[in-house]
Amino acid sequence: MTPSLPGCPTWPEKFVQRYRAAGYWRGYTFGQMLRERAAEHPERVAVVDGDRHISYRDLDVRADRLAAGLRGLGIGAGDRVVVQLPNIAEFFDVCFALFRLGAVPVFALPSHRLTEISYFCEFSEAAAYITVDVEAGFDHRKLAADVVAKVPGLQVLVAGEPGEFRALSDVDAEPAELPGPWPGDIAFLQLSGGSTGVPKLIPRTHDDYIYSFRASNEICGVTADTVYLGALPIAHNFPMSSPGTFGVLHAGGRVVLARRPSPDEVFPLIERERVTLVAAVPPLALVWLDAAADTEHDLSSLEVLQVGGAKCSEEVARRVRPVLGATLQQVFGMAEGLVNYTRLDDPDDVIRTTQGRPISPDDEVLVVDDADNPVAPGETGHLLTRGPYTIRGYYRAEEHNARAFTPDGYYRTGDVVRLTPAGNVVVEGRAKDQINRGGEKIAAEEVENHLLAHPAVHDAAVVSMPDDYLGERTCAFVVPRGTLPKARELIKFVRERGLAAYKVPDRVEFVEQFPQTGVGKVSKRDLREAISRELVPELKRRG
Ligand code: AMP
Ligand code: DBH
Repeated sequence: MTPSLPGCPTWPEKFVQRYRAAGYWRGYTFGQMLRERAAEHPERVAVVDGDRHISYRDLDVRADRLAAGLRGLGIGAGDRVVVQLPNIAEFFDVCFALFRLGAVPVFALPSHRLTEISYFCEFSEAAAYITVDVEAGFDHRKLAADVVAKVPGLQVLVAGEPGEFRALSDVDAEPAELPGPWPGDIAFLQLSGGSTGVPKLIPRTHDDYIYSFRASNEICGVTADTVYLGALPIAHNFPMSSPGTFGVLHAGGRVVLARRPSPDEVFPLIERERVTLVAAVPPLALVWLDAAADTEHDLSSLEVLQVGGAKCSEEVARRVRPVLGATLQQVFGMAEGLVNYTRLDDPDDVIRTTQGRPISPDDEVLVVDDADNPVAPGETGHLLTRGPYTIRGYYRAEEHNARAFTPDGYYRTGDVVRLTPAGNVVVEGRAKDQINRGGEKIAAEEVENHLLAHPAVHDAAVVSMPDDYLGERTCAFVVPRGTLPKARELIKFVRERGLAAYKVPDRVEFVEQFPQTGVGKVSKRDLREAISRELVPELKRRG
């Protein structure tokens, strides 16, 4: 048996038995999944990246050879490897090679910088960091050099021009017989948007994750004829698994990669590749809808537009069919597990006004009050969930897990929802200390800690402020110490600490003191209300 990853809470045996007996966990791994698909239709195209068309056989062979090459570098079962790749074909080579080795990818996003990457490497005690040469004008090799300076001994592999590091394309060896992981082993660590000082890592098993996208395929109508466009960052859970690229590869369909999500890149790809399914966050859907109104490109192949990651406004929902001729599917999911979809044949008003219902008959969903008591049917409350693809705890986070999960294993999503009589979820708000900036989640505490490192900051509280385009942006309230700093200076300070750009506050407001709750905590609700009362009208006046 290969070693299972220590520090990952798992399901009690009773649930393991139940999920196996129900046929959710079928006892095969990612490595086997690709092997089967390649055997069934070796010639079919699996991945399209620019002019590169990679068949299932090619992907299968590349995964084997890369796995053997990585083993030659000393990377083996259970080793963590931080993977930060953009939407390029190498992403899949790397994933399936690591899966076959039983090594554990830690999925970073292309926008992450020194603070995040070095944290992932240190915290997961990674053996290697796999990145790209240049993405969106940013030289990741420079970042890698800074990471190595903080994490000595880390191996770096680079897709593209490697600079001082090893080229990913040079990692190649004759395929070797590998023992491979067990279906119940951790396949990878996914990121949580989180609500705490440091991002949390989410351990997902082969069994549970494969179930989530295999079942998603049925709900979303994914078959071998599906052409899926990966336009969001493909390491994110939504485009990876809902049903995402992995779902489509499971079905033997075709994954087309867009390096950038803008209409000038995406629309020609939809036309050329006859894309049938694509996923977007709400602001992106809005940009596509605006651009599609007078595009010359033929988008008629598009059957389904999925919108999720943040709440889709009714306005956007209403425009999807008239403008794109496609069915809207709302997707409300989380990297921790639970994913809800509106069904393709749901009545229009359900598709427009709800975030759908869970994948699995065994997804247990509770809506509770502050004391964990179920609310009356249809009332609003906190969403708790457990089920066959929802984790029972974060990676190495015992203390946090005690708060983020109930004693009987429900995950506290931090979302405030209600259920319609038909059982559809409507997201009404959020109780977690997080900002959802157009689908990009920001943990307030993480940004506050960076602000607090500035000598002129006595205290900081980061909250959301409403935004027409992104839904929310971040506003940092700061109590200054000594001479009043400039807002610009604080923003620059945070950026220069090496944080992903989306976490840098959009606005800084100085206050003498924070409003307090009854027990003397900072009242973020009052801060948000102050924004609505004072800031929003002021910004509107200024246009
Ligand atoms: P994460 O836990 O970082 O994967 O982020 C998942 C969170 O994103 C959920 O708990 C929600 O707060 C939010 N989210 C995802 N999809 C939607 C949606 N369709 N509507 C509203 N919020 C969403
Ligand atoms: O926001 C998310 O994390 C998300 C949204 C839709 C997700 O993880 C998913 C679907 O699987």
